Amino acid sequence: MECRFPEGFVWGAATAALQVEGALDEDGRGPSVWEVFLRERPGRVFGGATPAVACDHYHRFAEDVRLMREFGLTGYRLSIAWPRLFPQGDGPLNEPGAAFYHRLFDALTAAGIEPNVTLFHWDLPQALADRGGWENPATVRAFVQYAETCYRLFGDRVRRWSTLNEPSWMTLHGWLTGLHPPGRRDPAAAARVSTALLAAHAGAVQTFRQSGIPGAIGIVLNLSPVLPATERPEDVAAARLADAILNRWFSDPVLHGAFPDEGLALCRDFGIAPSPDETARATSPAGRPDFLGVNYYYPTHVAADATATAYHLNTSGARGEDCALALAGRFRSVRNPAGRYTDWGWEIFPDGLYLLLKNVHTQAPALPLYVTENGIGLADRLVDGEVHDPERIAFVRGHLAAVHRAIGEGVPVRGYYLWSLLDNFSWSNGYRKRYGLFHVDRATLRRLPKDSASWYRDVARANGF
Ligand code: BGP
Repeated sequence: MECRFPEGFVWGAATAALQVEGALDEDGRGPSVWEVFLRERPGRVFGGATPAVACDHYHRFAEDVRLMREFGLTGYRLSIAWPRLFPQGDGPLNEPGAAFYHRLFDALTAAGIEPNVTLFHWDLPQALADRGGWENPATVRAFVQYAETCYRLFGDRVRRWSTLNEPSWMTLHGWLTGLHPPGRRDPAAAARVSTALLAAHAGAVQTFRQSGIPGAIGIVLNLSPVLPATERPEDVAAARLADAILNRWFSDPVLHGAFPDEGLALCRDFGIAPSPDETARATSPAGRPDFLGVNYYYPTHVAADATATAYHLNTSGARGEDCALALAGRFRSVRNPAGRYTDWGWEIFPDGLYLLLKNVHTQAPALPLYVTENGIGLADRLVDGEVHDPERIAFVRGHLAAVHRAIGEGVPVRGYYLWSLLDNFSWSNGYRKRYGLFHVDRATLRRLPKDSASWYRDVARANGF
């Protein structure tokens, strides 16, 4: 065998509530910011898609758990929808909403599949947004209360919790590019929100530890190795700054209890540096995680010569349409001339996963790591009742080999959750960009295993390939 993984390595797949559940108005669930945002600005999502039905996982979860078991998965990363438990964000618990997760965790337990639960994957209750959302400290308090309820309700079956999913991506798009709710372009608000998210994380970790409920708690960060376009000192410095903003603004407080100097200096230049109080709450030692979840999709190549601030995300899958990220006078992302790219303009670079796992390990040598998301969005096609996706198999194989190499060099990577279990609502990309091991027919919602599902099953069963 080329790559044999350690005993007990978790072979998982990941989803998020809003992307798969559907049933948004059922059993007392309140609206989240996403539905309201999309109602107000339908043009924001490719094809005008909505998450109203998504994969109908809310009604089909039993079938989905059965598929996971049949296809050899030993772990499932999912998120709980805050507005299902607390339609108003705080206040009384919505029992029917909680009952859904009881059913789901019971089914997973019976199938021998370990849940890895993210408390917040971007679906903020709209009621809290109406009161200022993450810019109101009451939202941080409501989050900690919601987290505590989850530990109490589900802590007998859930032993692995993550507070937040990708606070960096959420802040970038919610408050800088405006692509995600609340659709703002306000750097000062972005800075405030980033500190509130970190404070919410620290509060939820502290509450978990105080609860005495057994298990581990961490956070899921999207990390992208930032590589200078050339070895010129200005490009190297630009890459360091981009790394501080994109990665270390969230990982440094969590791992080291401080914001990165380059990021702070940039914030000071813009007059938006966090106050001492905000900094203390955001960098609290209470937020040290038991493990780190790493989401990796692509690397970022950076040059210094940025003439204008710009952002572009390819949401259509039109081949050749580049994604772009630039901050005037500081850095801009550049295409790697030697790189291979998906139709959505994301570079395929398995070594990036190796580099970042090694890098995190150097920073926090004792910290167990999980790859909590990694996968490839493709315009998969159903032909004669089958989906052949050799590109996905090659992608996952390459990235698993990178994980294996890191493990071989002593990095404690404990599991891999492929994004995603099902073709789902891919945020701004709607439904065209498909990530699933299982194809979901948009008309019938029928699940069909792709070639990659069978391949992944064999890898999981053999514990390697
Ligand atoms: C991450 C999110 C996931 C997922 C994935 C793929 O940022 O945590 O929810 O969607 O990216 O991204 P996308 O669906 O935008 O292509």
